[in-house]
Amino acid sequence: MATPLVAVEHRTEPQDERTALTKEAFQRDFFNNLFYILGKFPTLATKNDYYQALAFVVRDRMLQRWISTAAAYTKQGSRTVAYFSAEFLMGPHLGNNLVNLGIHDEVRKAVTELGLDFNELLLEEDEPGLGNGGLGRLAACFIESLATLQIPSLGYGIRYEFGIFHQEIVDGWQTERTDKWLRFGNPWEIPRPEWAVHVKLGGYTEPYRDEFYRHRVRWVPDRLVAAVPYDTPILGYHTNTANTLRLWKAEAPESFDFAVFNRGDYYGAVMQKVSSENLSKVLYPNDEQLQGKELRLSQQYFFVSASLQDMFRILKIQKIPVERFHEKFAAQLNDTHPAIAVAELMRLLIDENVVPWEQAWDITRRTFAYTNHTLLPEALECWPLPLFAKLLPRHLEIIFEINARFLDEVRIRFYGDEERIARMSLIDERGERYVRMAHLACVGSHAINGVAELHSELLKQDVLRDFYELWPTRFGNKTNGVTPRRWMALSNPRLTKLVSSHIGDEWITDLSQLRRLEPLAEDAGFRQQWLDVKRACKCDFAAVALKKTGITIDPDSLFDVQVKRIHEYKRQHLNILHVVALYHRLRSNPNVDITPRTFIFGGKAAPGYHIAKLIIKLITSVGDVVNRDPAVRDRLKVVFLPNFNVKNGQRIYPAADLSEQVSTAGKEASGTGNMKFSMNGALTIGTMDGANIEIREEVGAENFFLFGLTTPEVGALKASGYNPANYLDGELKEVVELIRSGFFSRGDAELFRPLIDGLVHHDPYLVFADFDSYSKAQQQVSAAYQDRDHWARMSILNSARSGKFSSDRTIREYCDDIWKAPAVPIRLLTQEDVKV
Ligand code: CBF
Repeated sequence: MATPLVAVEHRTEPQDERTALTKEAFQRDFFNNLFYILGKFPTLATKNDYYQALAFVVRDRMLQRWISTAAAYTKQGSRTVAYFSAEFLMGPHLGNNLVNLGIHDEVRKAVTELGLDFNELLLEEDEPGLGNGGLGRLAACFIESLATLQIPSLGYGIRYEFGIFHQEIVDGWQTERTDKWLRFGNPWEIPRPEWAVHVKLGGYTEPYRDEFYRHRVRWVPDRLVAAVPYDTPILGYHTNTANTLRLWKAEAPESFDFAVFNRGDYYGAVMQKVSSENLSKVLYPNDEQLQGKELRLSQQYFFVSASLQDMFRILKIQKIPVERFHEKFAAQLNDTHPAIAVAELMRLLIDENVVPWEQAWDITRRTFAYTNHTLLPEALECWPLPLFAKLLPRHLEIIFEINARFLDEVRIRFYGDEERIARMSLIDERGERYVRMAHLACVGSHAINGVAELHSELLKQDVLRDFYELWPTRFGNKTNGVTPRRWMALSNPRLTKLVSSHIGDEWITDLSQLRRLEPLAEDAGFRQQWLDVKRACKCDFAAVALKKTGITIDPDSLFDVQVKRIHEYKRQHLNILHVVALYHRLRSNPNVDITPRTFIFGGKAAPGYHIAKLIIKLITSVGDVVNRDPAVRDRLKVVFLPNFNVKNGQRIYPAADLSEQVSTAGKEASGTGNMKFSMNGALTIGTMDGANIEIREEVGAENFFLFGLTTPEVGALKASGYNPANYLDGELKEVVELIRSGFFSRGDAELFRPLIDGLVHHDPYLVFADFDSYSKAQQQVSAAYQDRDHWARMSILNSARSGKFSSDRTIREYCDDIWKAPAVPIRLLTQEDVKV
């Protein structure tokens, strides 16, 4: 009789042959999978084969949960959250599924015993990078929290064949390589071609009368695309719930056009297939910047239409009348990318289900809620009217009608205020005409929220002010959060072990319990253990950095980290200017006493964003000089870690001492990296922006390095006619001159000119205005790090007080205030149960 490896209390499942949780069963199934699924034997097996064999071992143990969950939801007709997002930046599944199943350590042991390197197998997984940054990663944290909280939910998105590009650094520059994440197959997904739907595009509309002589409108498309769902189970942590992430792949309805083929045009016959598949081919790599491309709007409509049709299919199976759509589903629009859903649901209700307009509108509004994720004007989606009309003629008619009725309401409420009407219209008519997607999302939603307190306030005061004045009660705030399962339990097992050995492990599902660490901040022994954990994580990261960049870094130096998308508003250039200032100080006085630091950068620039790419080049160029200069004596190091993604993030956050959150106040909606750092015991140097403000509130001002102008100060300075040249003196001037002289570019004084001239003459994000304050805060950091024991105290308090930033808290708030979706506990079924 095999010994059960897992004696965890939450384990209630009836186990069968395929799901047994013994070491022997893991090992047996591992080889069975290698043999029967992958068709390999050890001599020929690659590491990836082994990874997949292991993935299938784990997947088998998830399926019982998945089926039991689906069976319960179907039987009970449970209220379901549909999270609509064009991006889900999931990161690797294997490690997370092991943690959530509660079998991580046991499986590690079983695999190690077979003579395989468990960590190497985990690294084999090509992560699904189906997102650009914060917004897509937030969606991933949210669906994991929804499952952990046992809330019935479906994540709806696009199964991009190529996710976010792979970044390589060549000669200091970013180069992009296609992300072929599906090349070896994806063991986590199950295609469901039987639930494929057709999505219409283009063509024209025509009025007609139906068999009851009712006025109807028919949309005659000129193109049909098949949307095929690929389902991935999303496990809750130590629960029986496994919800579904349903991503749509575009295919031709007929993969081969025989009519064309019979005319002898083989090429033409496959063309339709090729052009249809383009819809889900590649993720647009722009973070917070609209590209007004037809393909992008087609992608958005494609997944939204497929998802809504899927929801109608579910209603039908559960025998729920379409008039109760909003009772069955709460649909969240993750930014404006899925906002076309408002018009599509109206179309499906009116045109395809013959629901009267007023009732359809009522259902639509009760169904949707909208989250705004940015105040940056360049990210607010507007589609040129001709493009919209060409692609979605019926939706444009519906939007015109929604707009006419909406503006009537505004006219009555704000009598005579024609300017307001022009401002609020769903159509921007100031020049070329555009459809304003944020307005469509607001008008079609019963709740509208920002993602941090400041951001939600600024939405009310600025970007959506008119809508706030019209419907103040619809506005709210939902401060972002991140899942502690991936961002602590999985990525920082040492810290997890230390914390759990003192306060138990309930904090993993109730992060507020970390507060119980507070008294331990006063315990010298605990502080030492805390520092030991941090040092071990830093050593791990140093090995990664060496392997990926060839740069040796000192784990006893202060790890000062800025990892996020490269963007001027995030101000990586402020950081690197400060590095140059430190270097300049060192060169001017070689014996100056400075705290040894390693500056770690990571992040992708949108391929067409030239200044962002130049910022990367400046960072790598400064690194090339500083890292090699013997006068520095290794007191400063600069590392640009290529290809920042979820996998790399998992190794970076645990190793950080200092988290750089230095955006211009009022520009970063929330940030979520800031939360991951703080949980893992990094201190923040940051502005009063986004969720930094709330982090500082929680951890205490004395455990946070604040600098920079506040949002009102930024506004006032800009209004008074900001001139960056006025700030160009002292050390900043010397720094700028050094870069300008070509010192970091082998004498080429032209290379960084666009960046430096841009700062000297325009500086839209107030880098110069904040430089002095930043530099002073950095001096405080250096001084504080000298007292390692006190630093440990502050680090512990950061982690202990990070409970608010669990995505479980955020999801609870969405559930209570917006979705009204109760938990549905799942009882595990056996195969026998399901058969009945
Ligand atoms: O809300 C999630 C994140 O979204 C962004 O990444 C975005 O794409 N708009 C914001 O920039 C972040 O501030 C925010 O945390």
